[in-house]
Amino acid sequence: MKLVKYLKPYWFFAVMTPLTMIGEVLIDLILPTLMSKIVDEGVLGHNFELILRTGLMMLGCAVIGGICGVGSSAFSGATSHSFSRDLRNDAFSKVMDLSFQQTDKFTTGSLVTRMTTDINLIQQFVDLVLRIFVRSFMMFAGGIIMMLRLNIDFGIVLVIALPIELIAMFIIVGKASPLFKTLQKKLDKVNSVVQENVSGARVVKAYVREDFETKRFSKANDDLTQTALKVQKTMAILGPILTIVLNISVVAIIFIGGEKIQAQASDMKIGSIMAAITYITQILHSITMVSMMFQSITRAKASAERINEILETEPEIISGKDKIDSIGEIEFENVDFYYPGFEGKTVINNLNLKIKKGENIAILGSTGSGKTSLINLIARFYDVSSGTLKIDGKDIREIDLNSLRDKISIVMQKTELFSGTVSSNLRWGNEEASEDEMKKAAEIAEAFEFIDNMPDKFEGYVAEKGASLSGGQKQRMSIARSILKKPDVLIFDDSTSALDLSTEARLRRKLFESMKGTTVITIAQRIASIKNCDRIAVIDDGNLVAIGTHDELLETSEVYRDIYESQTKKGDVVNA
Ligand code: M5T
Ligand code: MG
Repeated sequence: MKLVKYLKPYWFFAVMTPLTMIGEVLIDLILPTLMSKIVDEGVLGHNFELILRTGLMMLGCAVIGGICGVGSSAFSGATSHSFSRDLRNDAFSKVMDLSFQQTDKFTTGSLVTRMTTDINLIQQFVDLVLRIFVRSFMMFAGGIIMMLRLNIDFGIVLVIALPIELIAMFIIVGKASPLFKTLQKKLDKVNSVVQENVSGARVVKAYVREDFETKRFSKANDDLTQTALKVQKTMAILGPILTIVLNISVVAIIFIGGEKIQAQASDMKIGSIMAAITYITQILHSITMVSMMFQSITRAKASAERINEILETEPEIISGKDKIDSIGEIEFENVDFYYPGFEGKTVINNLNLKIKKGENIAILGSTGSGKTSLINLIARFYDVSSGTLKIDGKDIREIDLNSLRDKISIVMQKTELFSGTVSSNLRWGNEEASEDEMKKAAEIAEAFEFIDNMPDKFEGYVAEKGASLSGGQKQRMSIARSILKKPDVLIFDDSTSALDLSTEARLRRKLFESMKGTTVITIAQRIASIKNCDRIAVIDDGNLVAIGTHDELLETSEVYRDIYESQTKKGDVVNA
């Protein structure tokens, strides 16, 4: 088990758990013998002083046992909870490092199950091993020794009862084990459906797909229940078998003991019979515990494999070593790009493009032409498939990833806001930003007014994914957030699409006035949005077909002219 290394920092607690447990078990083992002494020598021998003395001893033992018990619970809790916390942290940061592609492959639902249920199961297992494992084995061995010490004749009961119980346990647990893995998979499915529907609740409602989705959920849920029931049914047989064996054993002990007392053949006494009954219960009980542990092992093993799958996934994007503190020139050199796993389908073809520092460049192209893919390369969400992408002459793959992304702000095509206040959302990329800076950024992004009109202004609450805002408000919030980060490169991926043209024009004018020296890359569908840019790159089906100023392109590029004309006809173009 590779996860054992997560226990290392807590080895002290881990070792203390069984040690204190030994104390508890020893006391549990001594008590019945002391009890039998009270009965046989005290009660039957009318020795009141012995009853008192032994009774006090038992009390003392019980207190010590109790302290040991509390200690071992505390130690094992400290171990298993710290263990699971570290494991969860590591798994989480791994998930953060995965590329979009890799997270998609796991599915969000499964990642959530893995991070919660699976890790909990492993934690329970650690807890169980530390406490129950030692306890049951000591109980088992100690119980046998103590019982035989009372009277060797009780051995016959053990010889018959133990094999029956052990065999029953192995058969049944063996049968249930493979089902546990299936159980986790079914749970994944349930979580996936819940996750998808909760985050997509609006669409589900809009398409009146509640019934369909509810059915889909029911199916996943029924599947889960069925598997869980199967496990339950299999395991259910075990309980009664164990109880029957125990009851027969108890009867056998009374029978054997009674016979011996009657025949006065050995020094068998009533107290010994009572103690022997307690011991056989302890012994057989310890076997039940071990069977529970086997269950837990198989479950935890399935879970551990699933966690290892996350931990062992190599991130596709590996950070380079060179830290940078600014981004100047960005240069694409013969760049080809296809999405990993889609080798045949090139999204960007032999692209050569140099973006100068402080340039204000636009990328124009029809839907699906590869614009988003192109800028994804600049933030290194993906690596180029061939060719090189250079930042100030350095291959992007040699640059420290965090220092690179620190200098880039992207306003994504699909805005992502988080639940929290307006200010926490704006400050998300730059926690140190002052109140004034924040207001200034909102002002540039044409967001100040609507924020100021909210009842709580900058402390107003934004719902999950910004659901409480209009589409254009969301876009302006995202833009303000990106400005506040004060990047060297600012990328807008179709991020003003929900704004009316005059708001957009105002926003862009303020932006360029206040962000001089910042490279701005704007993806747009509307020529009106970008006609004042220093250069406009026209992308068609992954190819850079033309580049130049608006006026140059009108002269030279047919594609551009076509787009322009189609948009002017609709009266779409206004002067920005
Ligand atoms: C360009 C494909 C997509 C399209 C082409 C994001 C993504 C895209 N594609 C994938 O195969 N996997 C992906 O994860 O790549 O897509 P784009 O770069 O997103 O196009 P765009 O930004 O120019 O389009 P739009 O509609 O945003 O203006 O064939 O299937
Ligand atoms: Mg796009």
